[in-house]
Amino acid sequence: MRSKMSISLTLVFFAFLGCRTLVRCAYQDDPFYYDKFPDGFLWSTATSSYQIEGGWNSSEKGENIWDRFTHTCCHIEDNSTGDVACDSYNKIQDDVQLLKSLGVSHYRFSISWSRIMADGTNATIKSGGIDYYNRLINALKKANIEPMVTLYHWDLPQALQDIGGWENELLVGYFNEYARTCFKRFGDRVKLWLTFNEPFVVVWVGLGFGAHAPGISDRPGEAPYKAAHTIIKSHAEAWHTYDNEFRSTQKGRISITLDSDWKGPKDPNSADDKAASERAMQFKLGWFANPIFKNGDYPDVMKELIANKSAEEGRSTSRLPEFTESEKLRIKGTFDFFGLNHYTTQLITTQYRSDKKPNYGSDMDAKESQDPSWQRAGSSWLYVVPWGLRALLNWIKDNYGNPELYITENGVSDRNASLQDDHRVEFYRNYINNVLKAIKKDGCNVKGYTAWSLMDNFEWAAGYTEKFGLHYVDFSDPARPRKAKKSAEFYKQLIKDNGFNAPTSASAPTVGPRHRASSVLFMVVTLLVKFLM
Ligand code: PNW
Repeated sequence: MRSKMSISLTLVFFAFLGCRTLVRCAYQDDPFYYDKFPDGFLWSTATSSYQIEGGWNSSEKGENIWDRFTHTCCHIEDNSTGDVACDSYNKIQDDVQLLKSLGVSHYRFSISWSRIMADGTNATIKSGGIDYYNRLINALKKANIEPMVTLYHWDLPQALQDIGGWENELLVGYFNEYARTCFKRFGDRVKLWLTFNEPFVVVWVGLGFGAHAPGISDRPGEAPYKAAHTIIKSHAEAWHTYDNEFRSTQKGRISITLDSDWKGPKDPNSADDKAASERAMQFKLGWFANPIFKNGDYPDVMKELIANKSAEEGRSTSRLPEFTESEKLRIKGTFDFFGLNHYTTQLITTQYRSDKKPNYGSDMDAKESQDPSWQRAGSSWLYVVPWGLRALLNWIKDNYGNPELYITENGVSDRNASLQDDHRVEFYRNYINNVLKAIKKDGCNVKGYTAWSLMDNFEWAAGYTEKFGLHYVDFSDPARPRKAKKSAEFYKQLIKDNGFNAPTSASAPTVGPRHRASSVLFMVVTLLVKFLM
C-alpha cells in the first residue's frame, strides 16, 4: 500500500517536473530573468527610406511604386503620402543626434533605389541621391554609429514595375546592378548589408491581396509565388556579387531580413494542431528561409500541397515555380547571418478551404486565431505575446542549424500622440527579456537587437494613424520636430546596462501567483514523497 502510493506520488512529482520543461508551459510561465547580454551585443534601431525621407522628387529622384500608390486614391487610411514624411532627407543631423542620445551602436536604414537610379538602371544614376546617402553615412561614422543598410525596403522604381515588377525575371539583373553600385559607392564604410526587407510582405501584401504598392490582387495563387521566385534569385545574385567582388577588400557581411510571426499549435497536445503549426511556419518563414538557409529549395510541404492543388485545378504544372539544380546550388548558403523581423504570434489549427480562386492564403490548409487574453496594439494584426519571440528563435535554431542571428525589427504600435508610452516600455522590456532567455537558457545564437522604430513615421497603408516610434514626430509642424518618448529613455538605459540589473530588495517585484503556486506544490510533493518512502 505504502509502496504503491509512493510510486504514484513519485510519478506525479516527475510529471510535474516534466510540465515545467514543456515548451508552452515553460516559455509562458518562466519568470522575468535578470542578467546581462553577452559582451559586444549589438543594439540598434531602424527606419526605411519611404517611411521617413520625404523629398520625394528632390535631386532628380525617380518615381517609385509607393509614390504612385499614395498619389492614387484611395489606398491609404488617412489619405496621406510619404511626400514629406519625417523630412529626414533634410534632417540628417537631427536624426543622428537622436541616435547618439539613445547610445545605439548601429542604425538600420534603407536606400531608396529610385533616388540613386531614377528608372532603376545604370543609365540614370543620380549624383544628388548618392550624395545624400554619403552625407548620412559619414555623419553616422563620425558619431561612432555603424550603418546597417537595407537595399530594398519596398520602394521599387516605377519604371521597373511598368515592365512587370518582381514577376519579371529581368529584375534579377537590374537588382544586381543596383546592389553592385551601392557596394561600390558606400561599401568602404558600410559593413553590414541586407538585400531585401521582408520579401513575404512584398509578395503577399503587395501582389497577393494588394493592400500595399503596387496593389495587385487578381492572381493571389500565382503572382506571390512568381515574384518570390525572382526575389530569392535576386538576393542570391547580389550575395554572390558581394562575395566575389567586394568581400575581400571591404570585409563586410551581407544577408536578407525575413519576417516571421510565431505560429504555434492552438492545442499543444494535439498532433493535428502541431502539424498545422509546422505547415504554417514553413509557408511563412520556410518559403524564403528553406532555399537560402537550408537546401536551395522550397520546403517539401509547400511543394507537395501546391502541386496537388494545382493538379486538382486541372493545371499541367504547379503554381509554385521550380528552381533548376544549378539555381539551387547558387541559392543555398547565400547568407552571412540570419536577419529576423518579429512582431506577433498566432495559434494555428487545420482548416481545409475550397476557395473558388487559388490563393496562397488557403494553400497551407491552416487557420489562425489569437488567445483572447492577449493584449492588443494600435495595429489590428499586432497582439503582444513576448514568449512567442523566444519560441520562434528556438524554431530557427532547430531548423537552420543555429545561425548567427540579428533581430532587425521588433516593436509595437499605438494610435496616441502621448510621450508617456508605458505600454511600449512594457513591450520592449518583456520581448527583450525573452531574447535574453533564448540566448542564456536555450543557447540561441542571437548577436543583436533592433527596435522598430527610431521615430513615428509613414506606416504604409495605415498612413500616420499607427505609431511605432521611440520618438514622437509632430507631423502638423513643417519643421517635423522630434521628441523622446518614455520608451526612448527606457531603451537608452537598457543599452547602457547591456541587460537587466537585478532589482534591489526595495524594488524587487513580488513573485507571480502561478510561480508561487508551483513552488508550494513542489514543496508539498517533495515532503509527501519523503514521508511515504
Ligand atoms: C514591417 N504584418 O512590416 C516593416 O518592415 C516596417 O516597414 C513596418 O513599418 C513595420 O513592420 C511595422 O508594421 C510589417 O501584418 C507589416 O504582420 C505587416 C506585418 C508585419 C510586418
